[in-house]
Amino acid sequence: MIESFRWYGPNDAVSLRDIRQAGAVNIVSALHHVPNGEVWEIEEIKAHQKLIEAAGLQWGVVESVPIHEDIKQRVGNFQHYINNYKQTLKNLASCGIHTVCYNFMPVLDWTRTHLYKTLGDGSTALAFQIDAMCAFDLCILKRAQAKEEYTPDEVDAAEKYFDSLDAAAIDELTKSIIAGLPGAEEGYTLDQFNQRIQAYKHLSKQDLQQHLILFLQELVPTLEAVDLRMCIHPDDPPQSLFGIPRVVSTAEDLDVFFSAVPSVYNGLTFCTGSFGVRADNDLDAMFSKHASRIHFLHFRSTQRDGNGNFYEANHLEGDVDMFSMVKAALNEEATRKKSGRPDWAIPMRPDHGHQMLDDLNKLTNPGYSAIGRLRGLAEIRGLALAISRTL
Ligand code: DNO
Repeated sequence: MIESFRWYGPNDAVSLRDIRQAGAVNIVSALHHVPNGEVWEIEEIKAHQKLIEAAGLQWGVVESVPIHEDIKQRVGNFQHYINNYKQTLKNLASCGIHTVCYNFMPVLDWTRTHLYKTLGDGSTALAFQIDAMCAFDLCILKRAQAKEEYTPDEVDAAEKYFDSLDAAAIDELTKSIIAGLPGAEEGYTLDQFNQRIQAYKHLSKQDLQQHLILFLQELVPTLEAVDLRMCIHPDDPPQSLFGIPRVVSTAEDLDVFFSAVPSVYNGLTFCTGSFGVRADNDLDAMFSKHASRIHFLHFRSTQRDGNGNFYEANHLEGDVDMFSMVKAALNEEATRKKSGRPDWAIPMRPDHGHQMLDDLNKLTNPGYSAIGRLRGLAEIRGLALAISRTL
């Protein structure tokens, strides 16, 4: 596995030097300043790349080139945005970057209700609490159809939860959900958010699935021509939110998507933390079924409570069997190596991390402080070394 670390660019509180000291060799990054839908120009890509290379690192993976909402809904200027997307991919490949992670989650990228849940050891973790999510939807956003979509018990629990919040807590919950987590590229006011959601009212899950398939079908000739691997990130959390469909949450979703667009360039970011939130996702089976198209690994673990809530656990704890995931990744690499695949080594980054030690006193991107991720990387590195000796 190619040990990788995400870097949000020159304004990231975690520097490239920090990342190098964590032992990572590969940078996962994006041009966050380019507005969603515009072409990433070669000069801009090269300028970013130069910063990374000057620190003795490589920019191996883009996470993400975001997908414009018009493409997801196939409305308005979607064809123009698809053309721009292709041009961005060509530009990236011409600069030597051949792996691009993206997602197809409508309106929101990844979502949490709590960004600083205090754990027993005093570190903090990202968390998702279903009552808080429903309370936001019903009592803060006041989405028109929300009441009919929840059970009476859920409405009751959400209202109780809402009553327990003071103004500051309401504000914090709102910001956590709609202000845009790092990398999400877009944040909203309540009104904008409501409008964006309403735009999906007439789209079914099958529609969204079809839009994703049509988008990838159109990209594949470009991907094959410039040897660039796309790898879709699963929905996080892997379930519908705000009554809008999501199409990359389950084993069945993957089967539908990959059988419609079988090119190996249509790949997957295997995010153990996202898939692992659902008890009905068999991670081993999903990994082995789609192993040859896994172009990027996000390793982290979550802890479910059986009632729809979860928090992010230490990398080797929680519900994800990290031993099994690392072993599967190393086995896949060996298979590829044997068959002569030049892309046999798979970039892997420790995803998220607890805020801990010195980082508790710093302002960092939620989930992306240095020390928690360094701990995750070190643990996974050790696990990988031990497993590789037995293969
Ligand atoms: C969160 C990330 C996601 C991911 C995008 C990929 O920590 O894993 O924001 O980058 O969904 O497009």
